[in-house]
Amino acid sequence: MRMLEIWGRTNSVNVKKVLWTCEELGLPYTRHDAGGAFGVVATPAYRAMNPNGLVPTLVDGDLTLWESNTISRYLAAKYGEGRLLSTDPGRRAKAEQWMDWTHSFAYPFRDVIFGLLRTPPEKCDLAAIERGRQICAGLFMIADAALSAHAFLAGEEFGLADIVLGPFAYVWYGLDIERPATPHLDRWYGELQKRPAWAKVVAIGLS
Ligand SMILES: N[C@@H](CCC(=O)N[C@@H](CS)C(=O)NCC(=O)O)C(=O)O
Repeated sequence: MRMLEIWGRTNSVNVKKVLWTCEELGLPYTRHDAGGAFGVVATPAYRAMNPNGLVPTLVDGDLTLWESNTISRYLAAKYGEGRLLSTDPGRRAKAEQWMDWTHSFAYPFRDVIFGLLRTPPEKCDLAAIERGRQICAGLFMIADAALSAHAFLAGEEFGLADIVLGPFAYVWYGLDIERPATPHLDRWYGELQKRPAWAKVVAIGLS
């Protein structure tokens, strides 16, 4: 098959979702650094691909796509043959429900990650970090309740719902912050860590 082209820095949770999807499906890809300190995203050439100036962006032949969840869904639908995303409409919708739900993390998570990892201590907005932490804790408790009923987020099989939440969980467990008890999420997190792609594209350190 032809080589996929992916733009995005490796420490982005949204880029990780796409790289992890490729790794699980065994898809060859070329990745280009973009975003954060790499810049690129403000150039006219990049904006022509992705008018948001955000990462990731995927180019697959004639098709250019942005929005990480959409990219992962596309890759699974086109190349997965039922892997990672069920072809049964109900089971697929269950996975997509969780994928869409992870957008709830975007702003609170950004406050936590930027505040604790990317801002000098004297410039930290501690109130925003704490507000974000509390919202993220509530969201992870929702996932914990779901994971008390089945092995993975959308059912008994690992799939895109897990891939989309996993990079957030990596940061959540890696930060030195207060976390509520989430025994089922902990078990699920242990399962993610056993996957070879986890070490390759997700667990690469926090930055
Ligand atoms: N909803 C978009 C959000 C994309 C997004 O916010 N990407 C962040 C990185 S996680 C970004 O591009 N930040 C600016 C930068 O890295 O320069 C998606 O899921 O793809």
